[in-house]
Amino acid sequence: MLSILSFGKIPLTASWLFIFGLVAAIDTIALCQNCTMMDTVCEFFLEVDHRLTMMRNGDLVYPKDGKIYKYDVIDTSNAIPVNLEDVITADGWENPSLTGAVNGKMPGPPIIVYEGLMVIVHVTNKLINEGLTIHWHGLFQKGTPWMDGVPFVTQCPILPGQTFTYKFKAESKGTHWYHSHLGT
Ligand SMILES: [Cu+2]
Repeated sequence: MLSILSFGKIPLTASWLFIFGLVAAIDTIALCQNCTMMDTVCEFFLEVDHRLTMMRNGDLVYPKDGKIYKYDVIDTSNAIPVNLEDVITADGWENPSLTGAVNGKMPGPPIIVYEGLMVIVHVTNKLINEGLTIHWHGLFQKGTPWMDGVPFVTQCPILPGQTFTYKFKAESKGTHWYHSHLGT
């Protein structure tokens, strides 16, 4: 399952930034290009896979007093907490559960671009046995309805191992979110 997040608006002097919050979670993939107002195209790579919550590098972690500790830490008074960035905490429940992740994160990384820019997003499905699409919620998709991410309607699902490239114009301005429309 992919979950969803939205981000706040970011005003900019002459234009607006778009922010797409993503859903599910890899640290090895460069998420984004830092696009400027001079760019006409902005390209991103999203890799969707399954991750376990409350784990860090294969080790269990647990929450205590707003911090996260390795499973074998008994006395937290002098222990160094685990970096929160390294853990998908999800709802904070201690037992690990399987979640969809984008680039290793859940929620997935934000995509921030200028209004009117052409956005290219390469989505790779690394799930074991589920197809997926990504819907760019709130975007007009004028002239590109086939990029709307609706499985079986505007496109076939992206099967495990496949990469599909979305290409659409960033409009309208504001804050939007992206999420899967399959297996959710
Ligand atoms: Cu939607």
